[in-house]
Amino acid sequence: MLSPSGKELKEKITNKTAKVSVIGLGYVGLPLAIEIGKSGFSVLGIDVDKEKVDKVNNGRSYIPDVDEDELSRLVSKNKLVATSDYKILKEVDIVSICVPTPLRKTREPDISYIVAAASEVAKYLHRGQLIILESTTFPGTTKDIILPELEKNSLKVGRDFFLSFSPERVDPGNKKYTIRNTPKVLGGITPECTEIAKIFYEQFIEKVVTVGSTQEAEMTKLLENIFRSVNIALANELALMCDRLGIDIWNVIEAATTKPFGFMPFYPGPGLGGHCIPIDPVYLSWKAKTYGFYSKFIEFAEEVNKNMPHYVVRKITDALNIHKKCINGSKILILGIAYKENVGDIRESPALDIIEILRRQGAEVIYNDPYAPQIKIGDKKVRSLPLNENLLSQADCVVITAAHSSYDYRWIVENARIVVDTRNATKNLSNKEKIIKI
Ligand code: SAJ
Repeated sequence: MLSPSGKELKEKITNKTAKVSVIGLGYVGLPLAIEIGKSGFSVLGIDVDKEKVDKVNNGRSYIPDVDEDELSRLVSKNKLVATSDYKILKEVDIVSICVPTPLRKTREPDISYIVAAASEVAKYLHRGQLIILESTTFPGTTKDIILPELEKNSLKVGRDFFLSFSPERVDPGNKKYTIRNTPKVLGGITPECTEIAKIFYEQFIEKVVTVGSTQEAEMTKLLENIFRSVNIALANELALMCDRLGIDIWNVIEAATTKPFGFMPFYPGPGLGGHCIPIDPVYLSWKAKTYGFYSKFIEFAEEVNKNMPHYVVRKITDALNIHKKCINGSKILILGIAYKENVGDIRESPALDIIEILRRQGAEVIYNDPYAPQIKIGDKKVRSLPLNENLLSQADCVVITAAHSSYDYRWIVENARIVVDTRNATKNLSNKEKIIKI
């Protein structure tokens, strides 16, 4: 049974007159704002980054998965406007918070962006508003950190305003699963909070899955990502084991994948990149520790995954050794600096760790990545070099760290002296003598 505020808000949602704000216009917030705008709502994007605000207002996309035509169409119809001014929250009915949740240098959760956004929302909180947190965070954030901030206003959750958590499930570079067709998990502080948020999401998402609380929704996201980091760690550990046993782990995984039930392939790699999988599990292990619970799986998986760049450097040493060379003084070409194939994001990329280790050991490291034209190594700006036969043949070792589909792996191996392949990108090639796989 909805309260008067709830009834009024439900009406505005179903007739699309509700004004929606998305706080944080990054790889989660901008695609979400577009999807909400496309379903007929007017969307006010808020971001502290003036450059992002200007680009959005000029219809320019800075997120590879966001189609520029779609963005500019919404902007030209005034369905999407960006600003850095939180005051607009006064006239907004629904607020979705999609701000970063990184780690501090101490490897502890940094929810300062969430806290900052929540205090701005609290300043302008009014009757009939729905607030939804989408940022990945530890269980209890919505209920124990955001709710008290909002209730300072003497407005009552579940009666005057509504508060829910719904984890983002954006998979960067994934063309098949979009915001619209990826089921959305959702938990509210009260049943009415859940009900109203469900009605909102159902306006532009095919399937909404409600759970019993905000903590369950927060935990669901962490389970999804810890499932990946632990299974990737298992694949990585088995890769090291198979290396010792002289078994090709890639063939083994391919064979296991023929099992039509009860198995899901994960693959070894140069390490765990991206700003989610390496980070989200630490949010949970940190929270669990405050309850005196130590998660062995999460910590061990992190240890195994963090070791992979060192293992790759060892394979590079083996490759150079074949030509009686050592790392010190060798020229090494890194192909694919991004954290995974066909994206340009280099955050937490294991290729950066590999470069750091190689340079410390005296190697001259150059790179090519069509998705990442320039990176900073230390305080130096380093550019991606054009990939040609010269660049390949001059390198003492070529290392494939992100298996971009745009690379011609046959041509690369033909022109390279030796190749260390960390992604099985060369699996269909015959000249195995020039290829060392992890
Ligand atoms: N990786 C492996 N072996 C694998 C799979 C991945 O080494 O078998 C590596 C990748 O190369 C990458 C890292 O792990 O460096 C993370 O890759 P990812 O695709 O799991 O992670 P993200 O951050 O690109 O996207 C994930 C989403 N991916 C999938 O579900 C396939 C999803 O977990 C989340 O929606 C998203 O993180 C997020 O925002 O949390």
